[in-house]
Amino acid sequence: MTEFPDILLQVLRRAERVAALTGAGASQESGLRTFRDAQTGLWAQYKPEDLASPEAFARNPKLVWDWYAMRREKIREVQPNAGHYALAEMGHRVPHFTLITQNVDGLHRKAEETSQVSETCEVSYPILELHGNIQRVRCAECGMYADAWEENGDVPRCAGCGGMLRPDVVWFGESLPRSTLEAAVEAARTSQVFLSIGTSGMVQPAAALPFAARNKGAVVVEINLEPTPLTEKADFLLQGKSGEVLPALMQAVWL
Ligand code: BV8
Ligand code: ZN
Repeated sequence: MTEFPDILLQVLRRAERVAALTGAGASQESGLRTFRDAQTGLWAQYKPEDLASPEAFARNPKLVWDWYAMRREKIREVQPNAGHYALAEMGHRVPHFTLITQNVDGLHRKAEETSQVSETCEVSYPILELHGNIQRVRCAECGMYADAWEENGDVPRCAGCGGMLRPDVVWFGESLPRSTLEAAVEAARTSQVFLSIGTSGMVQPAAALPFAARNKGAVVVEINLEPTPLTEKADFLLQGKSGEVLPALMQAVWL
């Protein structure tokens, strides 16, 4: 997709406050499976929501730990894609830009750290990781973070209290970090443009953010391969791969 409605380009050029919400689709072109994609190999028999929960961890901590260890390993092998870099660039061009992500892969941070633009622009922007970050590991008992741990075939233990270690992500049934969620809601409600990128909009409370923005008068732009429950309420659906649409949109608006 390279043709964009002129009104959208005007709105983005004039926007002072923009918020973007990303989901697994934004990392798909980096080579990471989305939640809707079927799992493969050993994990084919499991649905993510059956592994990403405190109940699953209580029932079979080793299985859940190994699933996250496999995903952490996979994430180490991949790089941010053009969509991540386009959002980093947008973050340096829009006066007040907030990047809200449901993804736990840390690729937005990686893109920001390695994007060329950040050397020349002092404008920085918050990256709100609503569901945590898979690279961080904490004790399930005392909450202490662990920088290193023994992979000895069992679930590693906390050096402080001996409790089991777990990924520092938000599981189904767990509450999101309050301050992060509050900042995301504030960014949505005060945004003039809200971009919803690569998310099926099925998981709450993240899925409510574009609607909160719309209720406060924001222009809502969806970037997805296909329509979602948000589409009929969005002002624009830019149908295509985020790694292609976002750079083209950046080009059309700012370059
Ligand atoms: C909460 C981290 C309060 C872990 C994730 C019953 C009991 C308990 C809770 C609930 C319940 N019923 C409802 C709930 C609430 C629940 C929920 O929403 N459930 C859903 C399933 C109905 N939410 C919660 O539990 C949240 N906490 O509510 O706390 C509470 C407390 C107790 C009891 C009740 C309430 C916590 C939710 C967070 C869960 N953690 N991730 C991990 O990663 O392992 S969620 C995880 O799944 C992701 O983070 C993301 O949020 C979600 C997947 O969604 P997407 O990112 O959108 O990915 P998906 O694959 O679905 O879609 C990809 C999209 O991209 C598609 O549209 C596709 O077309 C598109 N796409 C693909 N490729 C591309 C593309 N687009 C563009 N370009 C491409 N190249
Ligand atoms: Zn501990």
